[in-house]
Amino acid sequence: MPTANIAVVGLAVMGSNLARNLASREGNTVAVYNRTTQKTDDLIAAHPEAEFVKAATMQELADSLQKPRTAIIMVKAGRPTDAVIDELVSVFEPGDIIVDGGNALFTDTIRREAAVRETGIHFVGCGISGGEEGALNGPSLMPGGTAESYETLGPILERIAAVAEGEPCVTHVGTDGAGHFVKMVHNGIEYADMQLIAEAYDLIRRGTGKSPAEIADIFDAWNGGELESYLIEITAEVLRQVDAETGTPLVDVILDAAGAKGTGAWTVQTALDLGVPVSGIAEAVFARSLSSRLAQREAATDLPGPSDAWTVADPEAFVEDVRKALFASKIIAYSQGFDEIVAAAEEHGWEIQKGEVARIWRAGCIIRARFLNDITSAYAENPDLPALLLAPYFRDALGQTQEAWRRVVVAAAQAGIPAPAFSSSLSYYDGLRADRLPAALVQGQRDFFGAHTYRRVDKDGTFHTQWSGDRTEVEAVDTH
Ligand code: NBP
Repeated sequence: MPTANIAVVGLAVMGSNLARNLASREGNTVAVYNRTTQKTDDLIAAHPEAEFVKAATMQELADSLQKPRTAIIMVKAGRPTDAVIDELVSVFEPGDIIVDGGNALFTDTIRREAAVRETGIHFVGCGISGGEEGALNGPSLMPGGTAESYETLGPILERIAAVAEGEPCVTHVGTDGAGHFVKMVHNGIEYADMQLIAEAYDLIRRGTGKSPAEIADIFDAWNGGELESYLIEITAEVLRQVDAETGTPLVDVILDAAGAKGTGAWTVQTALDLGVPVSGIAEAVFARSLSSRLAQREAATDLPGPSDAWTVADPEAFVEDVRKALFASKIIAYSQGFDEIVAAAEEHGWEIQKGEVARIWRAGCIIRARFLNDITSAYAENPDLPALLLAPYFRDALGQTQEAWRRVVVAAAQAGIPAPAFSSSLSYYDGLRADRLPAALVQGQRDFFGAHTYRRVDKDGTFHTQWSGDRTEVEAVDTH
Protein backbone atom coordinates (compact mmCIF):
# COMPACT_ATOMS: atom_id res chain seq x y z
CA MET A 1 0.00 0.00 0.00
CA PRO A 2 1.73 3.26 -1.10
CA THR A 3 1.95 5.65 1.81
CA ALA A 4 4.25 8.46 0.66
CA ASN A 5 3.16 11.48 -1.41
CA ILE A 6 6.67 12.70 -2.21
CA ALA A 7 10.16 11.21 -2.45
CA VAL A 8 13.67 12.59 -2.20
CA VAL A 9 16.47 10.81 -4.08
CA GLY A 10 19.98 11.74 -2.94
CA LEU A 11 20.52 12.31 0.75
CA ALA A 12 23.69 14.37 1.02
CA VAL A 13 23.37 17.70 2.83
CA MET A 14 20.85 19.32 0.47
CA GLY A 15 18.66 16.26 -0.04
CA SER A 16 18.56 15.39 3.69
CA ASN A 17 17.58 18.91 4.63
CA LEU A 18 14.96 19.16 1.91
CA ALA A 19 13.52 15.79 2.98
CA ARG A 20 13.33 17.00 6.58
CA ASN A 21 11.68 20.25 5.47
CA LEU A 22 9.09 18.28 3.46
CA ALA A 23 8.46 15.87 6.35
CA SER A 24 7.87 18.74 8.78
CA ARG A 25 4.84 19.97 6.79
CA GLU A 26 1.48 18.51 7.71
CA GLY A 27 0.08 16.06 5.23
CA ASN A 28 3.42 14.98 3.77
CA THR A 29 4.85 11.50 4.04
CA VAL A 30 8.32 11.45 2.54
CA ALA A 31 10.00 8.43 0.97
CA VAL A 32 13.80 8.63 0.97
CA TYR A 33 16.38 6.89 -1.18
CA ASN A 34 20.14 7.20 -1.55
CA ARG A 35 22.48 5.14 -3.73
CA THR A 36 24.52 4.26 -0.65
CA THR A 37 21.86 2.86 1.67
CA GLN A 38 23.84 3.63 4.80
CA LYS A 39 23.06 7.34 4.26
CA THR A 40 19.34 6.55 4.15
CA ASP A 41 19.61 4.58 7.39
CA ASP A 42 21.61 7.34 9.06
CA LEU A 43 19.05 9.99 8.13
CA ILE A 44 16.13 7.91 9.35
CA ALA A 45 17.93 7.11 12.62
CA ALA A 46 18.89 10.73 13.24
CA HIS A 47 15.36 12.03 12.58
CA PRO A 48 12.73 9.59 13.87
CA GLU A 49 10.28 12.52 14.17
CA ALA A 50 10.22 12.82 10.37
CA GLU A 51 8.68 9.32 9.99
CA PHE A 52 10.45 8.78 6.67
CA VAL A 53 9.56 5.82 4.48
CA LYS A 54 12.76 3.97 3.63
CA ALA A 55 13.38 2.81 0.08
CA ALA A 56 16.37 0.52 -0.44
CA THR A 57 15.83 0.28 -4.21
CA MET A 58 14.27 2.47 -6.87
CA GLN A 59 11.48 -0.12 -7.26
CA GLU A 60 10.72 0.12 -3.54
CA LEU A 61 10.66 3.89 -3.93
CA ALA A 62 8.14 3.71 -6.79
CA ASP A 63 6.00 1.23 -4.87
CA SER A 64 5.93 3.47 -1.80
CA LEU A 65 4.54 6.48 -3.69
CA GLN A 66 0.92 7.45 -4.32
CA LYS A 67 0.06 8.39 -7.92
CA PRO A 68 0.96 10.58 -9.61
CA ARG A 69 4.32 9.67 -8.12
CA THR A 70 6.56 12.65 -7.41
CA ALA A 71 10.27 12.39 -6.71
CA ILE A 72 12.79 15.19 -6.18
CA ILE A 73 16.36 14.37 -7.22
CA MET A 74 19.08 16.00 -5.11
CA VAL A 75 22.28 14.44 -6.45
CA LYS A 76 25.44 15.83 -7.96
CA ALA A 77 24.70 17.72 -11.17
CA GLY A 78 25.81 16.16 -14.48
CA ARG A 79 26.12 12.42 -15.09
CA PRO A 80 24.81 11.38 -11.65
CA THR A 81 21.58 13.25 -12.42
CA ASP A 82 21.24 11.50 -15.80
CA ALA A 83 21.85 8.13 -14.13
CA VAL A 84 19.16 8.73 -11.51
CA ILE A 85 16.66 10.01 -14.10
CA ASP A 86 17.15 6.80 -16.14
CA GLU A 87 16.54 4.68 -13.05
CA LEU A 88 13.40 6.61 -12.10
CA VAL A 89 12.03 6.47 -15.65
CA SER A 90 12.39 2.69 -15.56
CA VAL A 91 10.13 2.38 -12.49
CA PHE A 92 7.74 5.33 -12.97
CA GLU A 93 4.62 5.52 -15.19
CA PRO A 94 3.12 8.15 -17.50
CA GLY A 95 1.74 11.06 -15.49
CA ASP A 96 4.35 10.69 -12.73
CA ILE A 97 6.68 13.60 -12.03
CA ILE A 98 10.48 13.67 -11.77
CA VAL A 99 11.94 16.87 -10.33
CA ASP A 100 15.63 17.74 -10.54
CA GLY A 101 16.45 20.09 -7.66
CA GLY A 102 20.20 20.07 -8.35
CA ASN A 103 22.20 22.84 -9.94
CA ALA A 104 21.77 21.63 -13.52
CA LEU A 105 22.80 23.66 -16.55
CA PHE A 106 19.50 24.78 -18.11
CA THR A 107 20.39 23.33 -21.52
CA ASP A 108 20.76 19.91 -19.84
CA THR A 109 17.32 20.45 -18.33
CA ILE A 110 15.84 21.27 -21.76
CA ARG A 111 17.41 18.09 -23.15
CA ARG A 112 16.24 15.94 -20.23
CA GLU A 113 12.71 17.35 -20.30
CA ALA A 114 12.36 16.54 -24.00
CA ALA A 115 13.67 12.99 -23.49
CA VAL A 116 11.55 12.22 -20.42
CA ARG A 117 8.42 13.73 -22.02
CA GLU A 118 8.61 10.96 -24.67
CA THR A 119 7.79 8.44 -21.92
CA GLY A 120 4.71 10.38 -20.76
CA ILE A 121 6.45 11.22 -17.48
CA HIS A 122 6.79 14.89 -16.50
CA PHE A 123 10.25 16.28 -15.90
CA VAL A 124 10.69 19.47 -13.90
CA GLY A 125 14.01 21.28 -13.47
CA CYS A 126 13.70 23.21 -10.24
CA GLY A 127 16.22 25.82 -9.12
CA ILE A 128 16.70 25.79 -5.38
CA SER A 129 18.49 28.63 -3.63
CA GLY A 130 19.38 29.18 -0.02
CA GLY A 131 22.06 26.57 0.59
CA GLU A 132 21.62 23.90 3.23
CA GLU A 133 19.90 26.21 5.68
CA GLY A 134 17.38 27.26 3.04
CA ALA A 135 16.70 23.64 2.08
CA LEU A 136 15.85 22.89 5.71
CA ASN A 137 13.91 25.99 6.70
CA GLY A 138 12.56 27.37 3.45
CA PRO A 139 14.36 27.93 0.14
CA SER A 140 13.47 30.10 -2.81
CA LEU A 141 12.17 27.67 -5.42
CA MET A 142 12.26 28.14 -9.19
CA PRO A 143 10.47 25.25 -10.90
CA GLY A 144 10.20 24.90 -14.68
CA GLY A 145 8.44 22.07 -16.56
CA THR A 146 4.83 21.83 -17.67
CA ALA A 147 1.96 23.81 -16.15
CA GLU A 148 0.22 20.44 -15.64
CA SER A 149 3.01 19.10 -13.44
CA TYR A 150 2.91 22.32 -11.41
CA GLU A 151 -0.70 21.54 -10.45
CA THR A 152 0.57 18.59 -8.40
CA LEU A 153 3.94 19.99 -7.47
CA GLY A 154 2.95 23.58 -6.72
CA PRO A 155 1.01 22.93 -3.49
CA ILE A 156 3.87 20.75 -2.18
CA LEU A 157 6.52 23.34 -2.99
CA GLU A 158 4.45 26.25 -1.68
CA ARG A 159 4.42 24.64 1.76
CA ILE A 160 8.20 24.19 2.01
CA ALA A 161 9.30 27.47 0.42
CA ALA A 162 10.53 30.54 2.26
CA VAL A 163 7.82 33.09 2.99
CA ALA A 164 8.10 36.82 2.18
CA GLU A 165 5.32 39.07 3.42
CA GLY A 166 2.97 36.10 3.71
CA GLU A 167 3.69 34.77 0.21
CA PRO A 168 5.64 31.58 -0.56
CA CYS A 169 8.80 32.19 -2.59
CA VAL A 170 7.88 29.85 -5.43
CA THR A 171 6.20 30.26 -8.79
CA HIS A 172 5.95 28.27 -11.99
CA VAL A 173 8.75 30.12 -13.76
CA GLY A 174 8.15 28.75 -17.25
CA THR A 175 8.40 25.55 -19.27
CA ASP A 176 11.32 23.07 -19.55
CA GLY A 177 14.63 24.73 -18.52
CA ALA A 178 13.19 28.11 -17.42
CA GLY A 179 13.52 27.35 -13.70
CA HIS A 180 17.15 26.32 -13.89
CA PHE A 181 17.88 29.27 -16.17
CA VAL A 182 16.46 31.75 -13.66
CA LYS A 183 18.40 30.03 -10.86
CA MET A 184 21.57 30.40 -12.92
CA VAL A 185 20.99 34.13 -13.38
CA HIS A 186 20.22 34.41 -9.67
CA ASN A 187 23.68 33.00 -9.01
CA GLY A 188 25.25 35.37 -11.54
CA ILE A 189 23.67 38.34 -9.76
CA GLU A 190 24.91 36.85 -6.49
CA TYR A 191 28.48 36.93 -7.84
CA ALA A 192 28.08 40.61 -8.78
CA ASP A 193 26.48 41.52 -5.45
CA MET A 194 29.33 39.87 -3.53
CA GLN A 195 32.05 41.45 -5.65
CA LEU A 196 30.51 44.92 -5.29
CA ILE A 197 30.35 44.54 -1.52
CA ALA A 198 33.97 43.36 -1.50
CA GLU A 199 35.05 46.38 -3.55
CA ALA A 200 33.19 48.72 -1.17
CA TYR A 201 34.98 47.13 1.80
CA ASP A 202 38.39 47.37 0.11
CA LEU A 203 37.97 51.03 -0.85
CA ILE A 204 36.76 52.03 2.61
CA ARG A 205 39.52 50.12 4.33
CA ARG A 206 42.34 51.44 2.16
CA GLY A 207 40.88 54.92 1.85
CA THR A 208 40.06 55.56 5.48
CA GLY A 209 42.22 53.09 7.40
CA LYS A 210 39.20 51.81 9.29
CA SER A 211 39.50 48.33 10.80
CA PRO A 212 37.37 45.39 9.63
CA ALA A 213 35.31 45.68 12.85
CA GLU A 214 34.68 49.37 12.19
CA ILE A 215 33.67 48.57 8.63
CA ALA A 216 31.35 45.88 10.01
CA ASP A 217 29.56 48.68 11.88
CA ILE A 218 29.23 50.61 8.63
CA PHE A 219 27.68 47.59 6.91
CA ASP A 220 25.32 47.13 9.85
CA ALA A 221 24.22 50.74 9.45
CA TRP A 222 23.79 50.28 5.69
CA ASN A 223 21.64 47.25 6.42
CA GLY A 224 19.08 49.59 7.94
CA GLY A 225 18.56 51.37 4.60
CA GLU A 226 18.01 50.69 0.91
CA LEU A 227 20.92 48.22 0.81
CA GLU A 228 19.29 45.94 3.41
CA SER A 229 20.05 42.37 2.37
CA TYR A 230 21.30 39.02 3.53
CA LEU A 231 24.69 39.56 1.86
CA ILE A 232 25.26 42.92 3.61
CA GLU A 233 24.22 41.32 6.91
CA ILE A 234 26.61 38.38 6.65
CA THR A 235 29.42 40.65 5.40
CA ALA A 236 29.27 42.53 8.73
CA GLU A 237 29.47 39.20 10.57
CA VAL A 238 32.45 38.02 8.52
CA LEU A 239 34.29 41.32 9.05
CA ARG A 240 33.71 41.20 12.80
CA GLN A 241 35.07 37.68 13.15
CA VAL A 242 38.44 37.42 14.91
CA ASP A 243 40.78 34.50 14.21
CA ALA A 244 41.15 32.50 17.44
CA GLU A 245 44.70 31.43 16.61
CA THR A 246 46.25 34.81 15.77
CA GLY A 247 43.84 37.28 17.37
CA THR A 248 43.68 39.22 14.08
CA PRO A 249 40.58 39.80 11.96
CA LEU A 250 39.72 36.54 10.23
CA VAL A 251 39.44 38.35 6.88
CA ASP A 252 43.18 39.10 7.12
CA VAL A 253 44.20 35.45 7.43
CA ILE A 254 41.90 34.06 4.76
CA LEU A 255 43.82 33.50 1.49
CA ASP A 256 42.58 36.11 -1.00
CA ALA A 257 41.85 33.63 -3.80
CA ALA A 258 38.11 33.29 -4.43
CA GLY A 259 36.66 29.98 -5.58
CA ALA A 260 33.71 29.36 -7.87
CA LYS A 261 31.48 26.44 -8.68
CA GLY A 262 30.62 27.49 -12.21
CA THR A 263 27.14 29.02 -12.22
CA GLY A 264 28.57 32.56 -12.54
CA ALA A 265 30.59 31.47 -15.55
CA TRP A 266 27.50 29.80 -17.04
CA THR A 267 25.59 33.06 -16.65
CA VAL A 268 28.27 34.94 -18.54
CA GLN A 269 28.79 32.28 -21.22
CA THR A 270 25.04 32.20 -21.86
CA ALA A 271 24.88 36.01 -21.96
CA LEU A 272 27.65 36.02 -24.57
CA ASP A 273 25.64 33.60 -26.69
CA LEU A 274 22.50 35.71 -26.29
CA GLY A 275 24.38 38.97 -26.96
CA VAL A 276 23.35 40.50 -23.64
CA PRO A 277 25.93 42.71 -21.88
CA VAL A 278 26.08 41.45 -18.29
CA SER A 279 29.31 43.32 -17.65
CA GLY A 280 28.90 43.63 -13.87
CA ILE A 281 28.39 39.88 -13.51
CA ALA A 282 31.25 39.14 -15.92
CA GLU A 283 33.65 41.37 -13.99
CA ALA A 284 32.67 39.62 -10.78
CA VAL A 285 33.45 36.22 -12.31
CA PHE A 286 36.74 37.48 -13.75
CA ALA A 287 37.69 39.13 -10.45
CA ARG A 288 37.50 35.69 -8.80
CA SER A 289 39.61 34.22 -11.61
CA LEU A 290 42.21 36.96 -11.27
CA SER A 291 42.37 36.51 -7.50
CA SER A 292 43.12 32.82 -7.94
CA ARG A 293 46.04 33.29 -10.34
CA LEU A 294 48.46 33.41 -7.44
CA ALA A 295 51.70 32.79 -9.32
CA GLN A 296 50.98 35.59 -11.80
CA ARG A 297 49.97 37.94 -9.00
CA GLU A 298 53.14 37.12 -7.12
CA ALA A 299 55.24 37.87 -10.21
CA ALA A 300 53.45 41.17 -10.82
CA THR A 301 53.66 42.78 -7.37
CA ASP A 302 56.51 45.07 -8.45
CA LEU A 303 54.61 46.63 -11.37
CA PRO A 304 54.47 50.40 -10.84
CA GLY A 305 51.39 52.00 -9.34
CA PRO A 306 50.42 55.59 -8.58
CA SER A 307 53.30 57.63 -7.19
CA ASP A 308 51.24 59.59 -4.67
CA ALA A 309 49.96 58.03 -1.48
CA TRP A 310 46.17 58.05 -1.29
CA THR A 311 44.36 59.73 1.52
CA VAL A 312 40.70 60.49 1.78
CA ALA A 313 40.11 64.06 2.95
CA ASP A 314 36.66 63.46 4.43
CA PRO A 315 36.25 59.81 5.47
CA GLU A 316 32.57 60.16 6.34
CA ALA A 317 31.72 61.69 2.96
CA PHE A 318 33.78 59.02 1.22
CA VAL A 319 31.95 56.20 2.99
CA GLU A 320 28.64 57.73 1.90
CA ASP A 321 29.93 57.99 -1.68
CA VAL A 322 30.89 54.31 -1.58
CA ARG A 323 27.42 53.40 -0.28
CA LYS A 324 25.86 55.24 -3.20
CA ALA A 325 28.27 53.66 -5.69
CA LEU A 326 27.35 50.25 -4.30
CA PHE A 327 23.64 50.91 -4.65
CA ALA A 328 24.00 52.24 -8.21
CA SER A 329 26.19 49.31 -9.31
CA LYS A 330 23.78 46.87 -7.72
CA ILE A 331 20.92 48.33 -9.77
CA ILE A 332 23.04 47.74 -12.90
CA ALA A 333 23.77 44.11 -11.96
CA TYR A 334 20.09 43.31 -11.45
CA SER A 335 19.07 45.21 -14.57
CA GLN A 336 21.60 43.23 -16.60
CA GLY A 337 20.46 39.95 -15.03
CA PHE A 338 16.84 40.67 -15.92
CA ASP A 339 17.92 41.59 -19.47
CA GLU A 340 19.43 38.12 -19.75
CA ILE A 341 16.19 36.55 -18.52
CA VAL A 342 14.17 38.53 -21.08
CA ALA A 343 16.50 37.55 -23.92
CA ALA A 344 16.45 33.86 -22.99
CA ALA A 345 12.67 33.87 -22.58
CA GLU A 346 12.38 35.20 -26.11
CA GLU A 347 14.89 32.66 -27.45
CA HIS A 348 13.27 29.66 -25.73
CA GLY A 349 9.60 30.70 -25.80
CA TRP A 350 9.29 31.00 -22.01
CA GLU A 351 6.58 33.23 -20.59
CA ILE A 352 8.55 34.45 -17.61
CA GLN A 353 6.89 37.03 -15.37
CA LYS A 354 9.78 39.24 -14.27
CA GLY A 355 7.87 40.62 -11.31
CA GLU A 356 7.22 37.07 -10.14
CA VAL A 357 10.94 36.28 -10.35
CA ALA A 358 11.75 39.28 -8.16
CA ARG A 359 8.94 38.27 -5.79
CA ILE A 360 10.29 34.74 -5.22
CA TRP A 361 13.84 36.06 -4.60
CA ARG A 362 12.66 38.17 -1.65
CA ALA A 363 13.29 35.43 0.92
CA GLY A 364 15.07 32.10 1.24
CA CYS A 365 17.77 32.81 -1.33
CA ILE A 366 21.24 34.33 -1.07
CA ILE A 367 20.38 37.57 -2.89
CA ARG A 368 17.32 38.26 -0.74
CA ALA A 369 17.06 42.00 -0.18
CA ARG A 370 14.65 44.82 0.50
CA PHE A 371 15.48 46.07 -2.98
CA LEU A 372 13.58 43.13 -4.52
CA ASN A 373 10.30 44.69 -3.36
CA ASP A 374 11.17 47.71 -5.50
CA ILE A 375 11.89 45.45 -8.48
CA THR A 376 8.58 43.64 -7.97
CA SER A 377 6.76 47.01 -7.86
CA ALA A 378 8.62 48.29 -10.91
CA TYR A 379 7.51 45.32 -13.02
CA ALA A 380 3.98 45.41 -11.54
CA GLU A 381 3.70 49.02 -12.71
CA ASN A 382 5.17 48.28 -16.14
CA PRO A 383 5.87 44.64 -17.13
CA ASP A 384 7.31 45.85 -20.45
CA LEU A 385 10.06 48.08 -19.09
CA PRO A 386 12.81 48.30 -21.76
CA ALA A 387 15.28 47.83 -18.90
CA LEU A 388 14.81 47.55 -15.16
CA LEU A 389 17.00 50.59 -14.51
CA LEU A 390 14.57 52.70 -16.54
CA ALA A 391 11.78 52.24 -13.98
CA PRO A 392 11.02 55.59 -12.29
CA TYR A 393 12.28 54.42 -8.88
CA PHE A 394 15.62 53.23 -10.27
CA ARG A 395 16.04 56.24 -12.57
CA ASP A 396 15.67 58.44 -9.49
CA ALA A 397 18.07 56.30 -7.50
CA LEU A 398 20.69 56.48 -10.26
CA GLY A 399 20.16 60.21 -10.55
CA GLN A 400 20.83 60.59 -6.84
CA THR A 401 23.88 58.35 -6.78
CA GLN A 402 25.70 58.82 -10.08
CA GLU A 403 27.88 61.76 -9.04
CA ALA A 404 29.11 59.87 -5.97
CA TRP A 405 29.60 56.75 -8.09
CA ARG A 406 31.87 58.70 -10.47
CA ARG A 407 33.89 60.11 -7.57
CA VAL A 408 34.43 56.60 -6.22
CA VAL A 409 35.54 55.17 -9.59
CA VAL A 410 37.93 58.12 -10.10
CA ALA A 411 39.32 57.68 -6.59
CA ALA A 412 39.84 53.95 -7.15
CA ALA A 413 41.68 54.55 -10.45
CA GLN A 414 43.86 57.29 -8.95
CA ALA A 415 44.67 55.21 -5.90
CA GLY A 416 45.46 52.12 -7.96
CA ILE A 417 42.77 50.06 -6.25
CA PRO A 418 40.93 47.59 -8.47
CA ALA A 419 37.19 48.23 -8.60
CA PRO A 420 36.22 46.27 -11.73
CA ALA A 421 32.55 45.85 -10.91
CA PHE A 422 32.04 49.46 -9.83
CA SER A 423 33.80 50.86 -12.88
CA SER A 424 32.39 48.48 -15.50
CA SER A 425 28.87 49.14 -14.17
CA LEU A 426 29.43 52.87 -14.52
CA SER A 427 30.74 52.41 -18.08
CA TYR A 428 27.67 50.34 -18.88
CA TYR A 429 25.43 53.08 -17.50
CA ASP A 430 27.22 55.71 -19.55
CA GLY A 431 27.16 53.47 -22.62
CA LEU A 432 23.43 52.93 -22.35
CA ARG A 433 22.62 56.62 -21.95
CA ALA A 434 25.04 57.81 -24.67
CA ASP A 435 23.62 59.72 -27.56
CA ARG A 436 26.28 58.37 -29.93
CA LEU A 437 28.72 55.52 -29.39
CA PRO A 438 32.04 54.90 -31.12
CA ALA A 439 30.44 51.74 -32.47
CA ALA A 440 30.10 53.78 -35.67
CA LEU A 441 33.88 53.73 -36.01
CA VAL A 442 33.96 49.99 -35.30
CA GLN A 443 31.47 49.49 -38.14
CA GLY A 444 33.75 51.51 -40.39
CA GLN A 445 36.73 49.36 -39.43
CA ARG A 446 34.75 46.17 -40.01
CA ASP A 447 33.69 47.37 -43.42
CA PHE A 448 37.30 48.32 -44.24
CA PHE A 449 38.92 44.97 -43.58
CA GLY A 450 36.03 42.58 -44.07
CA ALA A 451 33.39 44.30 -46.22
CA HIS A 452 30.98 43.70 -43.37
CA THR A 453 28.81 46.66 -44.48
CA TYR A 454 27.12 49.31 -42.35
CA ARG A 455 23.81 51.12 -42.07
CA ARG A 456 23.47 54.90 -42.21
CA VAL A 457 21.69 57.25 -39.85
CA ASP A 458 20.06 59.20 -42.68
CA LYS A 459 18.61 56.56 -45.03
CA ASP A 460 17.53 52.92 -45.13
CA GLY A 461 19.65 50.20 -46.66
CA THR A 462 23.01 48.52 -46.16
CA PHE A 463 26.16 50.11 -47.52
CA HIS A 464 29.77 49.29 -48.28
CA THR A 465 32.61 51.65 -49.10
CA GLN A 466 35.10 50.44 -51.71
CA TRP A 467 38.15 51.15 -49.54
CA SER A 468 40.81 49.83 -51.87
CA GLY A 469 39.60 51.71 -54.94
CA ASP A 470 38.04 55.09 -55.34
CA ARG A 471 36.41 54.94 -51.91
CA THR A 472 32.93 55.44 -53.29
CA GLU A 473 30.00 54.08 -51.34
CA VAL A 474 27.76 51.45 -52.87
CA GLU A 475 24.51 50.04 -51.60
CA ALA A 476 25.24 46.47 -50.62
CA VAL A 477 23.00 43.74 -52.06
CA ASP A 478 21.70 41.23 -49.54
CA THR A 479 22.56 37.86 -51.03
CA HIS A 480 20.67 35.82 -48.41
P1 NBP B 1 26.40 16.49 -3.80
O1 NBP B 1 26.35 17.43 -4.95
O2 NBP B 1 27.63 16.40 -3.01
O3 NBP B 1 26.00 15.02 -4.32
C1 NBP B 1 26.02 13.92 -3.45
C2 NBP B 1 24.83 13.03 -3.71
O4 NBP B 1 24.83 12.57 -5.07
C3 NBP B 1 24.87 11.78 -2.84
O5 NBP B 1 23.54 11.48 -2.46
C4 NBP B 1 25.43 10.74 -3.79
O6 NBP B 1 25.10 9.41 -3.45
C5 NBP B 1 24.72 11.13 -5.05
N1 NBP B 1 25.27 10.51 -6.27
C6 NBP B 1 26.44 10.70 -6.89
BR1 NBP B 1 27.76 11.82 -6.30
N2 NBP B 1 26.58 9.97 -7.99
C7 NBP B 1 25.45 9.25 -8.07
C8 NBP B 1 24.99 8.30 -9.01
N3 NBP B 1 25.71 7.97 -10.08
N4 NBP B 1 23.79 7.73 -8.77
C9 NBP B 1 23.06 8.07 -7.71
N5 NBP B 1 23.44 8.98 -6.79
C10 NBP B 1 24.62 9.57 -6.98
O7 NBP B 1 25.17 16.81 -2.79
P2 NBP B 1 24.61 18.21 -2.23
O8 NBP B 1 25.69 19.15 -1.87
O9 NBP B 1 23.60 17.82 -1.22
O10 NBP B 1 23.88 18.85 -3.49
C11 NBP B 1 22.83 18.18 -4.18
C12 NBP B 1 22.45 18.99 -5.40
O11 NBP B 1 21.94 20.26 -4.97
C13 NBP B 1 23.60 19.29 -6.34
O12 NBP B 1 23.17 19.26 -7.66
C14 NBP B 1 24.00 20.70 -5.96
O13 NBP B 1 24.64 21.39 -7.01
C15 NBP B 1 22.64 21.30 -5.63
N6 NBP B 1 22.65 22.47 -4.77
C16 NBP B 1 23.52 22.58 -3.74
C17 NBP B 1 23.51 23.70 -2.93
C18 NBP B 1 24.45 23.82 -1.78
O14 NBP B 1 24.47 24.89 -1.13
N7 NBP B 1 25.21 22.77 -1.44
C19 NBP B 1 22.56 24.70 -3.16
C20 NBP B 1 21.67 24.54 -4.18
C21 NBP B 1 21.72 23.42 -4.98
P3 NBP B 1 26.12 8.53 -2.54
O15 NBP B 1 25.83 8.94 -1.14
O16 NBP B 1 25.75 7.15 -2.85
O17 NBP B 1 27.51 8.90 -2.98
